[in-house]
Amino acid sequence: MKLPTRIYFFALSAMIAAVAIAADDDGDGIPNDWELEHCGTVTGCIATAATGDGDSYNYLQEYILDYDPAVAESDVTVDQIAPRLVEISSSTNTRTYALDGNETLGDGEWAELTSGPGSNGVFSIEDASTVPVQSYRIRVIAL
Ligand SMILES: [Ca+2]
Ligand SMILES: [Ca+2]
Repeated sequence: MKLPTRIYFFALSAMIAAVAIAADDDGDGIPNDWELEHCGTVTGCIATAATGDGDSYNYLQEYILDYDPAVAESDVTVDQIAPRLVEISSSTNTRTYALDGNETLGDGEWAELTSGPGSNGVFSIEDASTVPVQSYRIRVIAL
């Protein structure tokens, strides 16, 4: 059996930084209007708290992924389906996802290779760069 020339692993990073959001009185990254809708007041959601809906996401992650904190969504998964082609499950079409690459197995610096919108389900994103990559990760970059 021929061994692969590259080793890939995948991770989801739902945390984002430096994305401007609407009014956020408590500065937790969740806009006031979303907190009011889901937690009753504009500062009512605890960003890192479990939402109690049975999925694995806290309030901040539910907001970033555009999920419902009262509905158990499937976990986002990231899989390589072909060389330099990555498939993301459980995406939402209101979010833009970046594909980052790393020349190491995750300890080196990440570089954004490409990005694209989600699709309310499974979508794929192609790495058309020539950067040597051993690791990929996905981030939500636009809300
Ligand atoms: Ca907030
Ligand atoms: Ca949920």
